[in-house]
Amino acid sequence: MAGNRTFTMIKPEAVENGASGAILAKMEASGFRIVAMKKTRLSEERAGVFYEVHKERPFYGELVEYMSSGPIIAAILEKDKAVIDFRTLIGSTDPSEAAEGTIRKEFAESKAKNAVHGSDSDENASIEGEFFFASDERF
Ligand code: IDP
Ligand code: MG
Repeated sequence: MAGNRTFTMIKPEAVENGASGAILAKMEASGFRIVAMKKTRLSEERAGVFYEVHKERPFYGELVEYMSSGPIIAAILEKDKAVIDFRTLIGSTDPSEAAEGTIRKEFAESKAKNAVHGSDSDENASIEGEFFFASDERF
C-alpha cells in the first residue's frame, strides 16, 4: 500500500447508534475514496492482536473488550496524503479536545468510545489493511 492509503474502522458504538452512513458520507465528502469495506465483528483475540502496540497501556483490556463488543465497519481509504489528512478529519483521540467539524467532535462519546479508528503511519495503514482485506477485496 503506497502513501495514498489509510485504514479506518467505524467503532461499535457508532455502528450501534446508526451513525455509519453519516460518518462514511463525511469521509467521501472530504475526498476519501473507498477502496475496500466490510461490516464484521472482531473476536477478543483478534482485537487483542490488532491493538497489540498498546499492550502495555493501562486501557488495553478495556479497549480490547470494547472493540470486540459489537460489529464494526472496516475500510481502506484512498486520497493524497491519506494518513495525515484522515487524522485531521477524525480529530483528537479525546473528543473534548477534538476540533470543530471533525468526526470525533461530532460523533464520539468519550476518549474510549471515540467513533472511529485512523492509522497513524503509512506502515501501519498497510499492516492494518492487510489484517482485514485480501487483494481481491480492494478496488
Ligand atoms: P488514536 O485512536 O487517536 O490513534 P491511540 O492513542 O492510538 O489513539 O489509542 C487507541 C485507542 O485506544 C483510542 O482510539 C481509544 O479508543 C482508546 N484509548 C486511548 N486512550 C485512552 C484512554 O486514556 N482511556 C481509554 N481508552 C483510550
Ligand atoms: Mg492510534
